[in-house]
Amino acid sequence: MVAKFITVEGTEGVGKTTNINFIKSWLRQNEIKFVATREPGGTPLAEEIRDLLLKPRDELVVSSAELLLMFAGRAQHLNKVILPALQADTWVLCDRFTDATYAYQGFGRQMSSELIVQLENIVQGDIRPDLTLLLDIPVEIGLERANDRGDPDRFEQEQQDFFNRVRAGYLSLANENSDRYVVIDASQELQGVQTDIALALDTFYKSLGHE
Ligand code: Z5A
Repeated sequence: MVAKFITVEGTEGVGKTTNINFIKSWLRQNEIKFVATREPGGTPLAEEIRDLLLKPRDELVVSSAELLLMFAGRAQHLNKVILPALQADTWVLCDRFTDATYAYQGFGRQMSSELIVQLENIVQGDIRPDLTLLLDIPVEIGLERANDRGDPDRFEQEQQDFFNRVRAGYLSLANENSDRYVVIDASQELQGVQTDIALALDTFYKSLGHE
Protein backbone atom coordinates (compact mmCIF):
# COMPACT_ATOMS: atom_id res chain seq x y z
CA MET A 1 0.00 0.00 0.00
CA VAL A 2 1.25 3.48 -0.87
CA ALA A 3 -0.58 5.25 1.95
CA LYS A 4 1.00 5.09 5.39
CA PHE A 5 -0.33 4.32 8.85
CA ILE A 6 1.01 6.60 11.62
CA THR A 7 0.22 6.09 15.29
CA VAL A 8 0.85 8.32 18.29
CA GLU A 9 1.31 6.78 21.74
CA GLY A 10 2.22 7.76 25.27
CA THR A 11 1.14 7.76 28.90
CA GLU A 12 -1.10 10.26 30.68
CA GLY A 13 -0.59 13.97 29.98
CA VAL A 14 2.13 13.55 27.33
CA GLY A 15 0.34 15.99 25.02
CA LYS A 16 -1.05 13.64 22.38
CA THR A 17 -4.02 15.79 21.48
CA THR A 18 -1.89 18.95 21.23
CA ASN A 19 0.74 17.26 19.07
CA ILE A 20 -1.70 15.38 16.87
CA ASN A 21 -2.98 18.79 15.78
CA PHE A 22 0.61 19.68 14.88
CA ILE A 23 1.00 16.43 12.87
CA LYS A 24 -2.23 17.23 10.98
CA SER A 25 -0.73 20.58 9.94
CA TRP A 26 2.45 18.84 8.79
CA LEU A 27 0.37 16.43 6.65
CA ARG A 28 -1.61 19.33 5.14
CA GLN A 29 1.59 21.27 4.37
CA ASN A 30 2.89 18.25 2.49
CA GLU A 31 -0.46 17.92 0.66
CA ILE A 32 -0.98 14.39 1.97
CA LYS A 33 -4.55 13.13 1.99
CA PHE A 34 -5.27 11.66 5.43
CA VAL A 35 -7.90 10.65 7.98
CA ALA A 36 -7.33 11.29 11.66
CA THR A 37 -8.91 8.84 14.04
CA ARG A 38 -8.48 7.35 17.50
CA GLU A 39 -8.64 4.28 19.69
CA PRO A 40 -10.54 3.17 21.54
CA GLY A 41 -13.16 4.52 19.16
CA GLY A 42 -13.18 5.73 15.58
CA THR A 43 -16.62 4.46 14.46
CA PRO A 44 -20.04 4.89 16.12
CA LEU A 45 -19.97 1.34 17.51
CA ALA A 46 -16.33 1.58 18.60
CA GLU A 47 -17.04 4.95 20.26
CA GLU A 48 -19.80 3.24 22.27
CA ILE A 49 -17.27 0.60 23.32
CA ARG A 50 -14.91 3.46 24.28
CA ASP A 51 -17.60 4.92 26.55
CA LEU A 52 -18.05 1.52 28.20
CA LEU A 53 -14.31 1.23 28.74
CA LEU A 54 -13.63 4.72 30.11
CA LYS A 55 -16.69 5.19 32.33
CA PRO A 56 -15.77 4.91 36.03
CA ARG A 57 -17.92 2.19 37.65
CA ASP A 58 -18.31 0.34 40.95
CA GLU A 59 -18.18 -3.07 39.27
CA LEU A 60 -14.58 -4.23 38.86
CA VAL A 61 -13.84 -4.67 35.15
CA VAL A 62 -11.84 -7.89 34.81
CA SER A 63 -8.72 -7.48 32.69
CA SER A 64 -9.76 -10.07 30.10
CA ALA A 65 -13.08 -8.25 29.52
CA GLU A 66 -11.18 -4.97 29.10
CA LEU A 67 -8.75 -6.59 26.66
CA LEU A 68 -11.50 -8.18 24.55
CA LEU A 69 -13.47 -4.93 24.41
CA MET A 70 -10.33 -3.14 23.15
CA PHE A 71 -9.98 -5.66 20.34
CA ALA A 72 -13.72 -5.70 19.57
CA GLY A 73 -13.61 -1.95 18.98
CA ARG A 74 -10.39 -2.34 17.00
CA ALA A 75 -11.88 -4.98 14.68
CA GLN A 76 -14.71 -2.60 13.82
CA HIS A 77 -12.43 0.43 13.48
CA LEU A 78 -9.86 -1.37 11.36
CA ASN A 79 -12.42 -2.76 8.92
CA LYS A 80 -14.64 0.31 8.69
CA VAL A 81 -12.09 3.14 8.77
CA ILE A 82 -8.40 2.22 8.69
CA LEU A 83 -8.30 -0.39 5.92
CA PRO A 84 -10.72 1.42 3.57
CA ALA A 85 -8.63 4.60 3.93
CA LEU A 86 -5.32 2.87 3.25
CA GLN A 87 -6.85 1.04 0.28
CA ALA A 88 -8.00 4.42 -1.10
CA ASP A 89 -4.41 5.79 -0.84
CA THR A 90 -5.31 7.91 2.16
CA TRP A 91 -2.87 8.06 5.08
CA VAL A 92 -4.18 7.21 8.54
CA LEU A 93 -3.16 9.16 11.65
CA CYS A 94 -4.35 7.26 14.70
CA ASP A 95 -4.31 8.45 18.32
CA ARG A 96 -3.25 5.14 19.98
CA PHE A 97 -3.48 1.64 18.50
CA THR A 98 -2.42 -1.87 19.52
CA ASP A 99 0.81 -0.71 21.17
CA ALA A 100 -1.48 0.86 23.79
CA THR A 101 -2.91 -2.61 24.42
CA TYR A 102 0.57 -4.05 24.96
CA ALA A 103 1.45 -1.12 27.23
CA TYR A 104 -1.79 -0.78 29.26
CA GLN A 105 -3.29 -4.28 29.29
CA GLY A 106 0.04 -6.14 28.91
CA PHE A 107 2.44 -4.16 31.11
CA GLY A 108 -0.10 -2.14 33.13
CA ARG A 109 -2.63 -4.90 33.91
CA GLN A 110 0.05 -7.58 33.58
CA MET A 111 -1.88 -9.70 31.08
CA SER A 112 -0.01 -12.25 28.98
CA SER A 113 1.66 -10.73 25.94
CA GLU A 114 1.22 -14.07 24.09
CA LEU A 115 -2.54 -13.62 24.38
CA ILE A 116 -2.28 -10.08 22.99
CA VAL A 117 -0.11 -11.34 20.11
CA GLN A 118 -2.80 -13.94 19.28
CA LEU A 119 -5.61 -11.37 19.33
CA GLU A 120 -3.52 -8.94 17.28
CA ASN A 121 -2.98 -11.60 14.62
CA ILE A 122 -6.65 -12.61 14.57
CA VAL A 123 -7.98 -9.05 14.35
CA GLN A 124 -5.28 -7.37 12.24
CA GLY A 125 -3.67 -10.06 10.12
CA ASP A 126 -0.43 -8.41 9.03
CA ILE A 127 -1.57 -4.78 9.42
CA ARG A 128 0.86 -2.86 11.65
CA PRO A 129 1.67 0.88 11.84
CA ASP A 130 4.42 2.16 9.53
CA LEU A 131 5.53 4.86 11.97
CA THR A 132 4.85 5.17 15.70
CA LEU A 133 5.68 8.37 17.55
CA LEU A 134 6.04 7.68 21.26
CA LEU A 135 5.68 10.86 23.30
CA ASP A 136 7.64 10.01 26.42
CA ILE A 137 7.54 11.84 29.71
CA PRO A 138 8.27 10.97 33.36
CA VAL A 139 4.98 9.78 34.86
CA GLU A 140 4.88 12.45 37.60
CA ILE A 141 5.09 15.31 35.08
CA GLY A 142 2.38 13.76 32.90
CA LEU A 143 0.04 13.24 35.84
CA GLU A 144 0.53 16.87 36.90
CA ARG A 145 -0.38 18.08 33.41
CA ALA A 146 -3.39 15.75 33.20
CA ASN A 147 -4.67 16.78 36.66
CA ASP A 148 -5.76 20.11 35.24
CA ARG A 149 -8.50 18.34 33.25
CA GLY A 150 -12.02 17.44 34.52
CA ASP A 151 -13.13 14.28 36.33
CA PRO A 152 -10.73 11.35 35.82
CA ASP A 153 -11.90 8.46 33.61
CA ARG A 154 -11.52 4.80 34.68
CA PHE A 155 -7.88 4.64 33.49
CA GLU A 156 -6.95 8.01 34.94
CA GLN A 157 -8.06 6.71 38.36
CA GLU A 158 -5.13 4.25 38.38
CA GLN A 159 -2.15 4.71 40.74
CA GLN A 160 1.31 5.90 39.74
CA ASP A 161 2.73 2.32 39.82
CA PHE A 162 0.36 1.36 37.02
CA PHE A 163 1.54 4.28 34.85
CA ASN A 164 5.19 3.50 35.66
CA ARG A 165 4.66 -0.02 34.28
CA VAL A 166 2.88 1.41 31.21
CA ARG A 167 5.73 3.84 30.52
CA ALA A 168 8.38 1.11 30.95
CA GLY A 169 6.28 -1.06 28.62
CA TYR A 170 6.18 1.59 25.92
CA LEU A 171 9.95 2.12 26.14
CA SER A 172 10.55 -1.60 25.79
CA LEU A 173 8.17 -1.78 22.79
CA ALA A 174 10.11 1.11 21.22
CA ASN A 175 13.32 -0.78 21.74
CA GLU A 176 11.97 -4.00 20.21
CA ASN A 177 10.38 -2.19 17.24
CA SER A 178 13.03 0.41 16.54
CA ASP A 179 12.35 0.11 12.77
CA ARG A 180 9.04 1.96 13.15
CA TYR A 181 9.30 3.76 16.53
CA VAL A 182 10.61 7.25 17.21
CA VAL A 183 10.76 8.27 20.87
CA ILE A 184 10.13 11.98 21.41
CA ASP A 185 11.14 13.69 24.67
CA ALA A 186 7.76 15.23 25.53
CA SER A 187 8.99 16.83 28.76
CA GLN A 188 10.53 19.68 26.74
CA GLU A 189 8.70 22.92 26.03
CA LEU A 190 6.08 22.44 23.32
CA GLN A 191 8.22 24.10 20.63
CA GLY A 192 11.06 21.62 21.23
CA VAL A 193 8.66 18.67 21.15
CA GLN A 194 7.25 19.84 17.83
CA THR A 195 10.69 20.43 16.31
CA ASP A 196 11.52 16.79 17.12
CA ILE A 197 8.19 15.56 15.73
CA ALA A 198 8.74 17.51 12.48
CA LEU A 199 12.22 16.00 12.15
CA ALA A 200 10.84 12.47 12.64
CA LEU A 201 8.12 13.08 10.04
CA ASP A 202 10.55 14.64 7.53
CA THR A 203 12.95 11.71 7.94
CA PHE A 204 10.13 9.18 7.48
CA TYR A 205 8.81 11.02 4.40
CA LYS A 206 12.28 11.16 2.84
CA SER A 207 12.74 7.43 3.48
CA LEU A 208 9.72 6.94 1.16
CA GLY A 209 11.58 8.67 -1.65
CA HIS A 210 10.13 12.19 -1.27
CA GLU A 211 12.31 15.31 -1.14
N1 Z5A B 1 -6.24 2.38 26.26
C1 Z5A B 1 -5.91 1.10 26.66
O1 Z5A B 1 -5.85 0.82 27.87
N2 Z5A B 1 -5.67 0.15 25.72
C2 Z5A B 1 -5.76 0.38 24.39
O2 Z5A B 1 -5.55 -0.53 23.59
C3 Z5A B 1 -6.09 1.73 23.98
C4 Z5A B 1 -6.31 2.70 24.94
C5 Z5A B 1 -6.18 2.04 22.53
C6 Z5A B 1 -8.01 6.68 26.75
O3 Z5A B 1 -7.03 7.11 25.85
C7 Z5A B 1 -7.51 5.51 27.56
O4 Z5A B 1 -7.57 4.29 26.82
C8 Z5A B 1 -6.06 5.67 27.93
C9 Z5A B 1 -5.41 4.32 27.63
C10 Z5A B 1 -6.54 3.41 27.29
N3 Z5A B 1 -6.03 5.95 29.29
N4 Z5A B 1 -5.18 6.56 29.89
N5 Z5A B 1 -4.50 7.09 30.55
P1 Z5A B 1 -6.93 8.58 25.32
O5 Z5A B 1 -5.77 8.58 24.39
O6 Z5A B 1 -8.22 9.01 24.77
O7 Z5A B 1 -6.68 9.49 26.64
P2 Z5A B 1 -5.46 10.32 27.14
O8 Z5A B 1 -4.28 9.44 27.42
O9 Z5A B 1 -6.00 11.06 28.32
O10 Z5A B 1 -5.02 11.27 25.92
P3 Z5A B 1 -5.19 12.81 25.57
O11 Z5A B 1 -6.58 13.30 25.82
O12 Z5A B 1 -4.65 13.00 24.21
O13 Z5A B 1 -4.31 13.55 26.60
P4 Z5A B 1 -2.84 14.07 26.59
O14 Z5A B 1 -1.87 13.17 25.99
O15 Z5A B 1 -2.63 14.33 28.01
O16 Z5A B 1 -2.85 15.37 25.67
P5 Z5A B 1 -3.17 16.90 25.88
O17 Z5A B 1 -4.58 17.05 26.40
O18 Z5A B 1 -2.80 17.50 24.61
O19 Z5A B 1 -2.10 17.45 26.97
C11 Z5A B 1 -2.34 17.45 28.35
C12 Z5A B 1 -2.02 18.85 28.93
O20 Z5A B 1 -0.63 19.13 28.82
C13 Z5A B 1 -2.74 20.00 28.19
O21 Z5A B 1 -3.13 20.94 29.14
C14 Z5A B 1 -1.64 20.58 27.28
O22 Z5A B 1 -1.83 21.95 27.02
C15 Z5A B 1 -0.40 20.36 28.14
N6 Z5A B 1 0.84 20.20 27.36
C16 Z5A B 1 0.99 19.48 26.21
N7 Z5A B 1 2.28 19.52 25.80
C17 Z5A B 1 2.94 20.26 26.72
C18 Z5A B 1 4.31 20.66 26.86
N8 Z5A B 1 5.25 20.28 25.99
N9 Z5A B 1 4.64 21.38 27.94
C19 Z5A B 1 3.71 21.74 28.86
N10 Z5A B 1 2.39 21.40 28.79
C20 Z5A B 1 2.03 20.68 27.73
